[in-house]
Amino acid sequence: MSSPSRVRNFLPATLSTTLLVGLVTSQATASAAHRKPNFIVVFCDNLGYGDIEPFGSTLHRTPNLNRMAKEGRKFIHFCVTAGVCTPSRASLMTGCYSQRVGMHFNERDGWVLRPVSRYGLAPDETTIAEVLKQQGYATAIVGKWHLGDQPEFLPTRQGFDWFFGVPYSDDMTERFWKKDGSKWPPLPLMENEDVIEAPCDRNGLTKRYTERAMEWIAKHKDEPFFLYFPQAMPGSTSTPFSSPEFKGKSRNGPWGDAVEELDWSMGVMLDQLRELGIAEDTLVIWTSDNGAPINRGPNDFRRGSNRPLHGRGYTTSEGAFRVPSLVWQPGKVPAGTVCHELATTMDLLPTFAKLAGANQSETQKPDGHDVSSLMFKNDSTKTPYEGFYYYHQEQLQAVRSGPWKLFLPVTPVRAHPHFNAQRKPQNLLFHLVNDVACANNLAGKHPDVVARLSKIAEEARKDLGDKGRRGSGQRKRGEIDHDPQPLLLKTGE
Ligand SMILES: [Ca+2]
Repeated sequence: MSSPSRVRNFLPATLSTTLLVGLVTSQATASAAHRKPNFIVVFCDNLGYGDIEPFGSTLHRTPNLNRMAKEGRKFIHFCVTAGVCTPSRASLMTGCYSQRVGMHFNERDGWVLRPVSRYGLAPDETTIAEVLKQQGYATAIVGKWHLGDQPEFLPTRQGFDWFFGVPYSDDMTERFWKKDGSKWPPLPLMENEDVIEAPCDRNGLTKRYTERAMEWIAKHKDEPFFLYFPQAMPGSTSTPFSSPEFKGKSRNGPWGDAVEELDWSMGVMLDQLRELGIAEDTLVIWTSDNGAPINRGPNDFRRGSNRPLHGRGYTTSEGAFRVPSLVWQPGKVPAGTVCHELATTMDLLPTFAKLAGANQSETQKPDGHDVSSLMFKNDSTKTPYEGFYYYHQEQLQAVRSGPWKLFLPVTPVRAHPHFNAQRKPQNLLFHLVNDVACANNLAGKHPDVVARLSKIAEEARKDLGDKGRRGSGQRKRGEIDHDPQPLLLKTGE
């Protein structure tokens, strides 16, 4: 390392010995100290478990994700906390179930926030961006927010230095909404708190997001940074968008085109991290906010695939909750490995907090756990979850513990992954490892497991509530005390 004699060669002879000693010491400290890792979370919208090659797709070509899997770790039991956008995103941001932070349901918007809503994530909830900001991180969100579209709820008020993206889903375009008579504005593309384009060109979103995200990374390469990158695609329309370079090129229509452009985007990012010399310092997570909506036909993949998992997005099925997840940091995450343990998006906040050196008491106690061992170690570390809950809005529908998932005998509020006219509500117990497709109900064979999981379900209800019952650990969602306004392009001047 730097010996005093080498350093002296570069110093003017007039420098005092004291200064020299000080300089050498600080250099030594700087090189010895580990720099805090950067964090990037790529959060696709409605991308299914079976939509990318590392998770078995033979339809979509995703060479960059293949490379990412080869260089990193695949998480095959990685879950979100809801089958739809808003509650799933609330969990990633806060490390908590959406029922705890009040983002699981409201009377006006239903399950996901709609434009011009008076509700949003409460400003006093601690977000992952705020935790990292306190640790000296530069923070940005490029992409879809969907945790409130009023100024009080925008990402710029929740710990992000910079926001470039759309405040809600790509299908929430200009219209008169019959339900409450509100008028939704043309889909706004925003920079910080200003609308910069409306309606925004959805075809160009993936490309534009990628370019802007890369510029931001390059600008912040010398300091620790957190980039939250919630991609718009494949998104909520039946015909996802892509740029001219990808349109019509895949073997699966607009859905495939969009997925292949997302793969391109990931490749650009990984290349750039290497070129900037910060790949080893950057933990990158690729995942999705919920499973694909999927079409009904067994071989119709025009709205994605959750294969080999059971069920569609927007439910409490495995296909809705388990998402294709990759973790990458060369030299830190063991290459070409697979994690079979349960981890969730709620774990990102406590894990990043720990890796950034944050004191856990600085954060509201999250429901997630530090899973850095599951990411970095080559050992038999087990999941920290004793129980994991599958809620549909206010209703607890299933719980998981170890390899077991128990569907509770409840009358569902809407479509249920297993209950219908033929199969009435009853205990359904599936072994998620031996029975990937959830086809064999083992409730009759394992009454002890049913009893144990039923007990876990009751703990969930007490804390986080259930249909018609409030939980003791539920906090209030954010709400403004004046009329919400549409996000409009400023004209004139
Ligand atoms: Ca979604």
